[in-house]
Amino acid sequence: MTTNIKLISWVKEMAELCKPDSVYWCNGSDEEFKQMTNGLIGNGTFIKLNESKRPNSFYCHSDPSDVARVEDRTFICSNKEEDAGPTNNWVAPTEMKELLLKKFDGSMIGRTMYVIPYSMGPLGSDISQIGIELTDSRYVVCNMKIMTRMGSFVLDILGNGDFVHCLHSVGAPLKDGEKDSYWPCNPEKYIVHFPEEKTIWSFGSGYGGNALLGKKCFALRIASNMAREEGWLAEHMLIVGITSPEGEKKYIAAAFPSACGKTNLAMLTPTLPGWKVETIGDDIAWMKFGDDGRLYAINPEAGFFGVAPGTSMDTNPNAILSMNKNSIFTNVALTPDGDVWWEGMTDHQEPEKLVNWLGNDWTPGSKENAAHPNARFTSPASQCPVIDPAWESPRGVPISAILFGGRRAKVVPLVYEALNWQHGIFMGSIVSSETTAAATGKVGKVRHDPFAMLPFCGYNMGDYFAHWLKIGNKAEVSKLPKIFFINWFRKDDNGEFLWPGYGENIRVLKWIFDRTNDKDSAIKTPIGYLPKLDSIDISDMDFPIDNLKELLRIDSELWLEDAKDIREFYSIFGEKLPNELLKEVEMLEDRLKS
Ligand code: SAT
Ligand code: MN
Repeated sequence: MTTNIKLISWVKEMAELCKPDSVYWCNGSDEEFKQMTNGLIGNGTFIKLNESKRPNSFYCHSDPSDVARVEDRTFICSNKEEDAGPTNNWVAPTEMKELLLKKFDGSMIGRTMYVIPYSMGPLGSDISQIGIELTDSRYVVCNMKIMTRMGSFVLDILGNGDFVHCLHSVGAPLKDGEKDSYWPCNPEKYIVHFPEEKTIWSFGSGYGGNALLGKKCFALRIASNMAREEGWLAEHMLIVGITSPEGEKKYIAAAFPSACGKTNLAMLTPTLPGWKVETIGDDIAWMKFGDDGRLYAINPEAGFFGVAPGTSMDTNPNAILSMNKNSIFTNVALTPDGDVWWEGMTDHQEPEKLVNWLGNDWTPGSKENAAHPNARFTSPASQCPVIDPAWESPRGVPISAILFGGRRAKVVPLVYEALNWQHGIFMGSIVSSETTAAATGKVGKVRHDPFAMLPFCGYNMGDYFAHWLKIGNKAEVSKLPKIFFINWFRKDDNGEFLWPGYGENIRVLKWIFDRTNDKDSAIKTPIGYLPKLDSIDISDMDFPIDNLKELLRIDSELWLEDAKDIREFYSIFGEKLPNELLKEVEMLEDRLKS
């Protein structure tokens, strides 16, 4: 238990507001996890998977209206509107609180309020932070147990210290004797952040980043605010360790939008002999400067909440092996022998008969999907066969390169390198990508997603660009990571992907690795340094050199059009846009025209 007066009184106050039948303080034990999953089975939410195939694992499907992050219902309620900026929804905090107090009033009637103490980041790390989530969802408790370091020990570390206040309700109070739904939620959803108070209020959704408040809400939206104040970085980035055949090891962080292959890159199985890739994290990086002037990163999470469809022993064996026990599957399909299946799980033959993510019978050729395109697995990071030995290092790992990327069918080459830090920040700011099923809304539309942080930056994006520039100005240039841009998704005129991706991406990582050692393997072009044609190792790979030429081709006309579009995008930031970035567009245009 705790003697933290702030915590005790906040829990009491929130319980008085939400009016749960009881309050339960989670201890984080395996026994408790069992009680929770049994409760969920009793409620019809979880189905236990075949113990001999996938021990201690569970299938569930959500309400069809609650399958992804709801960006249009996500709010940054800073005191001043300009601090939320043009890319966030803003409502004044007092107004939002007035509205939400009504929603939360009695929202937990008939349910238990669970108090979840959790640490984002390894215990004992001075980069780590503590949060407390209050929730009326056992599904959230179970997922938080996998995704964070959760339990009573966090209260001991917290002592009388401060924490991020996270309140979550599915918004479905139960009347006396009323039978609970398998997936309680509310048609009206609010995912709300009060950055000045380090507080999150989430109402109405039980799904993923809407409800597991340690993830996007805390580790990105609130943490980006903390990072800005304190001079560090909270980023939507995977972290990997790469070891060369000579035994040299480097760490790389990479930002891509949701569902663009971060988990696959984080666990990549190299096709080039002698190379090794190990995982620190697949979604979020917190980075701070160490005493030696280098940038060190930790993964604040303890698990993976990865996209299931398309994940197979071919595309990502390490993800498949990570989920072979102690995992939760949401919105995948269920096989007759009590296991899971999804589109693209090629090592299993397509089963004859399934229960699909909607709970309907499914046979091959059915009109409905077997799994929802945003179906997810929740698995402990410790189960990943290639988890990096340093993944729980309190100090973090030193970052040698930062990668930005997106899903772009045209224009953007396979890989290029920034001319310098400022140009690299420009490259981060111009990330745009075709939208995916990770958020509700249209799929496949190109949208600007600077630093892959569009839905996750908890303050004015213009100030965020300035923060990145400042980080570079404060540091010793030679110690800063080099910055790269990659695009695995370029297509030919027939709409076919030009690059095979997955394990072959090591060939691009090898070039990046060499460049961090200042290898002379690049040529200067108007957009940045591009690989010399013979410096991408395509040995033992059936890959036409013409395709590589095409992947590295720069079409000045198309780039000039992109530059126009960047100017238009930049204009939304008004005075908040750092001049340096405008200068970078100008210089890019000049280089393209000359
Ligand atoms: O639903 S989550 O926000 O947790 C996953 C994602 O969109 O990357
Ligand atoms: Mn993500």
